Amino acid sequence: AQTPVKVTVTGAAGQIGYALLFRIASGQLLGADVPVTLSLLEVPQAVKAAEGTAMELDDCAFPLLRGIEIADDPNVAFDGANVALLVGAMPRKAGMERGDLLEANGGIFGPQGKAINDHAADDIRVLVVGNPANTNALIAQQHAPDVPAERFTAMTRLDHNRALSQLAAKLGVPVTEIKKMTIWGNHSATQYPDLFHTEIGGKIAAEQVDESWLRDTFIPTVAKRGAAIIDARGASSAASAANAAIDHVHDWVNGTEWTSAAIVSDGSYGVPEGLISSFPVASRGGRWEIIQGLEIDAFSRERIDASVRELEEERDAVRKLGLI
Ligand code: NAX
Repeated sequence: AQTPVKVTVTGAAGQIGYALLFRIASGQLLGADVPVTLSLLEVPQAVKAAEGTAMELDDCAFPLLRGIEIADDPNVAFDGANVALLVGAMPRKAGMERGDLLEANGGIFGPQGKAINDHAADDIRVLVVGNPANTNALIAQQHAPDVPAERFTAMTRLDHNRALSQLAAKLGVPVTEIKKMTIWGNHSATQYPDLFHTEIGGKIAAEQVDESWLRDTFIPTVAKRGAAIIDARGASSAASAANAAIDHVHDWVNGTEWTSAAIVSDGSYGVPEGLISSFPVASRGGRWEIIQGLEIDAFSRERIDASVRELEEERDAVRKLGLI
């Protein structure tokens, strides 16, 4: 029988965790023929809630679920992990400065990166969901010198899926008709959803919509969708975020011709080497590759640069705090 793949989920008792774990256990993360064991990492005060979720997972009698472990120690939770979904993070609280936020998250993602470095399986793949996702991923990556840097990624797939859905609604086409969508930069309000390479029926999307819609409606709607969800639901995106995490890892492992993911820059498109920034990517042989050779016009350049500048500022801030 196939050895189960060990998937570690941090923040397992949170709302994204609750939406994510059942889908992993049902085979949607890795495939309907891949057995999994789940490792749930939580803070001590939420371990009991994680145990409750584990009881429900048991009660599903998922054929692919071969075991569940719960821990409050990252060294235990990441031991032998093949996939790590870093969801738990310190949310911004009222009155918190950006420096405080980065510092609190450094205290989470530094030790988790080190635990991954010391204990995870050789093929470990890491997706950071917890915000600020790109910079949290950078902190974790910097604490894992023995793991290839390319194994650390951050999630912009939710932004990508939001962009697909907004464009599909505007043009009255199914999302499956839309190819080559791209989110560039940071998973933040500065992100740039790019329609200048997106195609519908072989025609460029930017040419099928008004420039004013693209600039004044599409881009801000995608970038601020998270806030709109909070406004409507009274809670932040959870099932859609979990869905995007599933999409990201599924495509990383199983391959895709084109999607968006925040991965370590090799300097492509003027994004400084080492930053974890969103790019148009393909996945082949279990590795992300940045899609090369796209022409970037002035409109896109300005927006990509602004988001990348924000990532550089975050990197400089965590450097100054001694977090990387
Ligand atoms: P919740 O507050 O519901 O859950 C977070 C869980 O993480 C809690 O159970 C908490 O106990 C746990 N936790 C905190 N510190 C931990 C640590 N050191 N080790 C293990 N567990 C720890 O938040 P939820 O709605 O699930 O969101 C989780 C994160 O995802 C947040 O940072 C949120 O901002 C981020 N998001 C990222 C998105 C993206 O597209 N990249 C979109 C959705 C979401 O906003």
